[in-house]
Amino acid sequence: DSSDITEVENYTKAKYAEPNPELFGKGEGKNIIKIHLESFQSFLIDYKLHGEEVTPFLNDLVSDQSKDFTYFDNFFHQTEQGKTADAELIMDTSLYGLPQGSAFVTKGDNTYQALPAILDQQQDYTSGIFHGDGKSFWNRDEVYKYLGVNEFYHEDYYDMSEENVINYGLKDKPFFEESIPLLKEMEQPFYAHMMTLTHHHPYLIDEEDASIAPAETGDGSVDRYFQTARYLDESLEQFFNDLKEAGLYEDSIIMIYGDHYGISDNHNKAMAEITGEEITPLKNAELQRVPFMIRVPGVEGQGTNHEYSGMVDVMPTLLHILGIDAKDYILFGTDLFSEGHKDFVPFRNGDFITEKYSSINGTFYDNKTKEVIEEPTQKMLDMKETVMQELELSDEVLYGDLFRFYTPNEAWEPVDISDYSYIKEEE
Ligand code: GP9
Ligand code: MN
Repeated sequence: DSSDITEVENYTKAKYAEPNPELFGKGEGKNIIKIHLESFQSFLIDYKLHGEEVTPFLNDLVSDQSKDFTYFDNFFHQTEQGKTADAELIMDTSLYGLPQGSAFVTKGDNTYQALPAILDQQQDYTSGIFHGDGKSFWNRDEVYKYLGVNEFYHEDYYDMSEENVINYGLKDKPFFEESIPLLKEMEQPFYAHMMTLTHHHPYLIDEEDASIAPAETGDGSVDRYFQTARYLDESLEQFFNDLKEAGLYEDSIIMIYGDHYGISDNHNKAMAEITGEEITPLKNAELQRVPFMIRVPGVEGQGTNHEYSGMVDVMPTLLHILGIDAKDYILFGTDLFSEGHKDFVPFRNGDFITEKYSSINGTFYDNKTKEVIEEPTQKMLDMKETVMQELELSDEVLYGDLFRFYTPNEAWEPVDISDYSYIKEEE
């Protein structure tokens, strides 16, 4: 009931970090383009296979010379069984996914106070999600209504003919290409979420789309992982060029993120070959890094930012860039650019990682020496308690549908799902 949400509110308000005045409001009214890199892990950045860069375009974007983007190289995904759907939920609500199953499916008709609805109500943004797959996958065509997503461009909006499709759906190159006219038509300012798909397990690729030879570990998924990553990298370069040509690049906030691991720990043997290191529990945790990159027009990029951070931190960061104080909302993350950003990163299973040490499966490790910490300090043990509490409170919100009892501010109006439909109208 409403006393439960008060407990959650007390926790998140205590965790809240004040905005960084140098960035607060700097992106107000700008279009936002958020790009989802399917299954993309950070180890791909600057990785060389057969002496070749796998992702030369992304590597250039994150190089300290670029001055356009800021790249968070200690950013971690926080997803569980909900995979892509967890990533979407976490980034747009700053809640955690559930310990089991996917909240998109099992809590798809909860009350939410998500970014699309907040941006619409506060600053008249139109939100759109672009994804070349069937609309009901992960229950998207239902839950998006509850998040306040205005437009959902799914497979009915794209040319899904055979040569354009592989594995789960539309290939990334035609996906981006066909998204440009849709983007151009969107009412501005918009919040557009581009969700790629080709770089998805088991990493199938047509010969004519493969521009790098597979790795040679003998583990097919791992070997092809680099080929679909290269294809994704090329599709991004094409998209950036097209955005520039359409006049949609210069003045847009652009965010790029990897949604979750692509190579599970069933492939540790091959990954040991790839990384040149044994995949210990600590190494496996380290491999849960996914890229997060952001550019704000008119703000110089920082090159690489080493702050330890996770997906829950994205929503408060974006709110502050738009000049909306995150304080009113129930958010488990904190602004990445804030001096008070909290740099412990909970994983969904209760493990967590900080700058200096990690807690994995009940054991503490020193990140630098990689040794087990036999006698963790009280501070470490307290941090573990905090992580467990944070995850539990987030679960309470979802299981109890607690946003029904919370009004963030006077401007907030509960989302009316009858305002939303994702059925394509006949031309
Ligand atoms: C399906 C795509 C893949 O539409 O989002 O989801 P995943 O298997 O990565 O959760
Ligand atoms: Mn995914």
